[in-house]
Amino acid sequence: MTLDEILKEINNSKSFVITAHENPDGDAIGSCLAFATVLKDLGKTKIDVLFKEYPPIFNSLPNCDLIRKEASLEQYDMAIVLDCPDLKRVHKDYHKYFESAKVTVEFDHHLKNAMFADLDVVNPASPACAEILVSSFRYMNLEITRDVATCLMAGIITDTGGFRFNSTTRETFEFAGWALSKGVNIPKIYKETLMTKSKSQFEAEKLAVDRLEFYMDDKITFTYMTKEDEKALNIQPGEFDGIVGIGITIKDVEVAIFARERDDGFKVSFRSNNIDVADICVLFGGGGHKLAAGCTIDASLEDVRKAVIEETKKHLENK
Ligand SMILES: [Mn+2]
Repeated sequence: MTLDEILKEINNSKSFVITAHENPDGDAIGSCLAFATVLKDLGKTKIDVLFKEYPPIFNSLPNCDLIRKEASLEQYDMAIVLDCPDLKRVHKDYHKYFESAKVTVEFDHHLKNAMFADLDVVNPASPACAEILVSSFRYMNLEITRDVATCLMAGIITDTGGFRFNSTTRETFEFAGWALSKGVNIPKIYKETLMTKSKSQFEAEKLAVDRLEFYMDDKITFTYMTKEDEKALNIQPGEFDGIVGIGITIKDVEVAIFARERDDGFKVSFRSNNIDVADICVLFGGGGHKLAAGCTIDASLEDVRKAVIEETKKHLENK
């Protein structure tokens, strides 16, 4: 089995480089730090977790001092990529370490995975990469200490939206219960990763709420953010993430849309309660999942608004 191979390679390796998709979220960072902690506990001394930047809310996770921007070796024995469906989504500066490593390993839960490593462990049914690591570590007899469980829990809590999404499984709750008994502070992780925002993020959300427009008998919401707003409010990377979800929490809203101005046009994000919004985004050259998708449209705000509202109306009428 692949996991037996991976364990053998871990035992034979001395140096490890670990990373995940660019602009890492809680699952990416939690999975990487969990893996790094397990390796450290095995007595491995050369472990680099590589990220160019990541949200500072994860700075309280165990062993986050292993995260660095640049590699400290030219070549590693093992390269591990987590929570990432394709090497293309890893920061381009890090590809060379993956290509030169003696063995490459990936663990992932995305639907369309390119199976790009020597040893791939992929399960799209899992709500988080961190949850795949739970069963994998157990299979490989690698101890899940309180620190490891804390990192894994951060990944699971963020990728399940705090146990809210349909992807949440019985195993998710069983692991949460087990982690609690190991002394993992779940309320603290929950509060720090999901319930805390910076003032600039709050200001951004306030503006977006203030601007929320309703269409088609309140079935569609639309809001936006310009580059000027972004500058004026000093909004940081990752601080837009919650905005698109605001409209969808309103009763009877079917589709929520958020358009954010960037250098290459407006990045338009969609959330849906039922209809397939990836279908809509494909028409504009984008894509995604049925209930969460996005596209980029290079046009004025007025034209973007008109185009996406009209297309969404059509899809809702034909459903
Ligand atoms: Mn994930």
